[in-house]
Amino acid sequence: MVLKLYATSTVSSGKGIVALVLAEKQIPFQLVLVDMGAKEHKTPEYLTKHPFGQVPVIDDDGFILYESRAICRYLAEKYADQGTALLPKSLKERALVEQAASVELANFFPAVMKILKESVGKARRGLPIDQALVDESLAELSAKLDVYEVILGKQKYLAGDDFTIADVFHYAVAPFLAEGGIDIMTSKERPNVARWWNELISRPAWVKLRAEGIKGTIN
Ligand SMILES: N[C@@H](CCC(=O)N[C@@H](CS)C(=O)NCC(=O)O)C(=O)O
Repeated sequence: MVLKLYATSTVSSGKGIVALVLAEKQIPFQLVLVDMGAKEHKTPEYLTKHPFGQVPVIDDDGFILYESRAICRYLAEKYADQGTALLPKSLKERALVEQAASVELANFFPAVMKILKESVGKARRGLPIDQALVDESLAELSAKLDVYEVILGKQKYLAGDDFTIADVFHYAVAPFLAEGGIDIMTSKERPNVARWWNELISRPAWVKLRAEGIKGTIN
């Protein structure tokens, strides 16, 4: 049975990274659109798939999995020999991927979310923005990116010289900084971070996804 992805067609957050892995690994899938406006993600039927009532979820021949990073790991592992290799094979290289993935979840993601909530998020809802809080959050992310600059000065990607799921996880929220006019990811102050990020957002699979939205390959 074809893999089903329960999501909306918007390339953002968790569904964005799952869609990117599906594209990079050329995995056929059916998109099951979840109408979040109609609260379809909170129905008793949907909650049997995702008890927290969120997207994305996958159904792989009856195997239900939620949490986007877990889904990405599962797909990268299951389709290891197909499309872009997103996970190295040796134990130590894997450990380095997990190290970079933990840094993303513990350090990078919360810092980006803080900025987005106070700037882009509030602007969208027409609420007053606390600029001091935005500046404080930007300083917090800058400190993390200073460390990324050192790491990326020694290697091409966050877990070594190959693109891995640890890099993929950064697409969940960071692209929205530039959309909100915040160019911190490509700042001249951190040439290695800028080189890495420009390369990531230019990957053909990502460019196509952003242009077309999430589309199943099988109806
Ligand atoms: N940690 C989850 C977050 C998923 C998430 O925040 N999904 C949003 C849409 S982008 C959602 O379903 N929000 C509805 C809700 O939380 O009620 C993941 O990475 O899969």
